[in-house]
Amino acid sequence: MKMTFRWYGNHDLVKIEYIRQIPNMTGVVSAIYDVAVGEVWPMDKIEALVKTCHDNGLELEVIESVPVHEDIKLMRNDYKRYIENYKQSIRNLAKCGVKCICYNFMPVFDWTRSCLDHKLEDGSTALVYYSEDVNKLDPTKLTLPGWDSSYSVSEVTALIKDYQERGEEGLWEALGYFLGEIIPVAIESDVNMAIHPDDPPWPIFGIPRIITCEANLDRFLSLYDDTHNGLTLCTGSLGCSTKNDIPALIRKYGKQNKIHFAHIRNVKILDNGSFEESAHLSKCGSLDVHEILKAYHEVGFKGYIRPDHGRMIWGETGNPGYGLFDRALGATYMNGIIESLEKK
Ligand SMILES: [Mn+2]
Repeated sequence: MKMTFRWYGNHDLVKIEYIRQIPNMTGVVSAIYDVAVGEVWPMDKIEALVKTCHDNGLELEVIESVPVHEDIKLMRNDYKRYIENYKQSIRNLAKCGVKCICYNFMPVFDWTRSCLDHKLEDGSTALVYYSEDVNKLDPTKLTLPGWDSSYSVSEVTALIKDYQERGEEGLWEALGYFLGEIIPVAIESDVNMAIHPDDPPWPIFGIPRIITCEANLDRFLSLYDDTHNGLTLCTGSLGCSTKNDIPALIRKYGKQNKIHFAHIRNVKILDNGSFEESAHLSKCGSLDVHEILKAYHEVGFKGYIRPDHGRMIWGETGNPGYGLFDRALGATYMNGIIESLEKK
């Protein structure tokens, strides 16, 4: 497996030259951040990003994410044009050496937390999701880093209503149509599409979420049965529901060659649907990271892996969940487990 690290481009407080200094790091996972959602990612911007990575001794083989326009998820307005644009972005990325594209199909809201800098016992801060606090939030006024904030309050209100009316089956229909259009392009370009599970993996604010559990992952994969239609298996997203047995999912979908990108994060599951993100070490959270990596090792996983969210430690400030220090510790911890598995 290839160890990678998410990087938010030249505006990221984490410098790319520091990423290279983390042992075993082969590449960065990044995106073009200054193109409006739904528009084509132009060749010159992708080429410039690839050059920055290569100049720093790192590959750019994974994109996270190419966002899917809300009109596509609702099959309304300009969705056909946005799908054509999406296909062109896939072709452009493939021409620049990209081999894997992560995306998600979460309606309106991307990953959701109730607090981004909750102080843990050791003085570090982490992202947390307390369901009682989330329930008090006004979804029309909510925004978190990385979300598309181009919608006004009235547009968000209308979007929420549309999704509630179309329901889960409406979302499945839109996803099936989208895959039917883009996967042939992914096959032709030899790019693996890797859907990211919903985070958290349950409906919020009465809006459906569907990439949430084993039965739904089965249904997703059956919508277009081809290796290029696969998964980003995010342990932290799926793993905050106790219904999901992460090592079992890795063994199952890994054997089918449907996992292209592995996100490794640990979460401490609390009562009533709440959770706190924790350090990667197994005993700091509810997930067994050793068993997770053992599962990847057993299925001969050849895809990309990255430490997912980290805490903020040692006084670092920056993008919540995406500082340098704790993710570098996570990568190093994973490197140690992988080495011991490989030498057995
Ligand atoms: Mn993830």
